[in-house]
Amino acid sequence: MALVIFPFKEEEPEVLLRNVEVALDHPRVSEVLCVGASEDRCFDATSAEAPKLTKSYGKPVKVMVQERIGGLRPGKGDGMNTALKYLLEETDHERIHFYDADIVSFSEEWITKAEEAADEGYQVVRHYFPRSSTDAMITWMITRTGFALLWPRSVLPWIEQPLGGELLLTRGAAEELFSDPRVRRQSDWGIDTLYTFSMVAHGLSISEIYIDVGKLHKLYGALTDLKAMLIECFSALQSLKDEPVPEGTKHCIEYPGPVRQEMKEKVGYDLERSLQLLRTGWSDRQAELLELFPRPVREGMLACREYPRFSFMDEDTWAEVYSVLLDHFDPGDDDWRELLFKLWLTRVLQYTTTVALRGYDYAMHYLHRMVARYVHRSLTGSSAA
Ligand code: GDX
Ligand code: MG
Repeated sequence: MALVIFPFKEEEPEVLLRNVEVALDHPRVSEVLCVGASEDRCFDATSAEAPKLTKSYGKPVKVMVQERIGGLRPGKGDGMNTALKYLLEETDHERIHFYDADIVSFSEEWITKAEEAADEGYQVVRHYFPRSSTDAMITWMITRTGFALLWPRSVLPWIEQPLGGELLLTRGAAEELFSDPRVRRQSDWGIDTLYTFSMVAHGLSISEIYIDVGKLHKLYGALTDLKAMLIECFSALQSLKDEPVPEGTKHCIEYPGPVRQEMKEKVGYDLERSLQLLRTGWSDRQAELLELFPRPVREGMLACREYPRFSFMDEDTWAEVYSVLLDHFDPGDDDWRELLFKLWLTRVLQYTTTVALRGYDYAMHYLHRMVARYVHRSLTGSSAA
């Protein structure tokens, strides 16, 4: 039987409570735990409802505040790790599921499909979803790019949505992850990177299941809202760069279904507001840090102070920039953080205007091929066609 977790921070209680009921209704689920960042409005509302739900479904519903487990900014990582600790120390459930609390398209199918893949013997099951071609820009430009450049022979580059927060772990997999000090340390947005990394580093078998209704949840406006996530995801990856990962672990991906027109037409972020961000927040020190980068990057970025530029940041240039960042980026330094954000922004804008503009199918094919080319580049030292 399974424990279902919803990590939450300042969410709409109605959305979370509906999701809790979907989970409670499922025959495989025997307990639900909501782990809050703090005692916010959502925490109070959910705690007030929990005893009634426990009674009407005959299954425990608990709400708790996350513990301080890691060493970085206290965030989603502490929330998820608190849940692993609870599973291992307080219960004997055989499986744990994680779902984001803000999802409005959650249904029993998500739990059923994950349980079925686990029944086949997979130790980890990851949900993946159709996404618009301009969404998931941290996943593509930071995480999958980094996985391809750093661990080209492992399955890491081929994991569809390595930052996804929806997954199932068997108890054994949860034990492996929670006993990994790198995982416990990662209290911030880097936790998804660490869970993905650690499951592959420990050689766990992974099944990726496709949820065609998609993950409908709260959306961002300008890319600036993603800044903290971007920085924390990149530094998580940077902290792992010298760690070994085995080749040839077991991994299967369910073939995706047809994507709805609405998803194909969706624009993932506000282009105009994001362009504006390239001109703001500059310091002399950032200009000095640019000395570390190839000349077209340095000149292009400096020109952004006057007018937004980004056409120089193509796929190969980004690989060069990425390796400079892996060597020099300092997450504790505000100028480095701002510069990483701007560099990533130019990459996202270059991709949007030269690739995404050509249509959904073209763009998704390009992104998958881009990862394959980075793998090739890393293995052979040269770019693939
Ligand atoms: N306990 C706890 N503590 N929960 C948190 C915290 C925190 O400090 N911060 C956020 N959450 C919850 C939040 O309420 C939601 O349920 C979930 O974590 C995800 O946060 P959200 O703000 O909805 O992020 P977003 O952009 O939807 O990102 C998620 O998906 C990304 C992805 O699919 O690529 C999240 O799981 C990311 O880590 C992931 O990169
Ligand atoms: Mg969300």
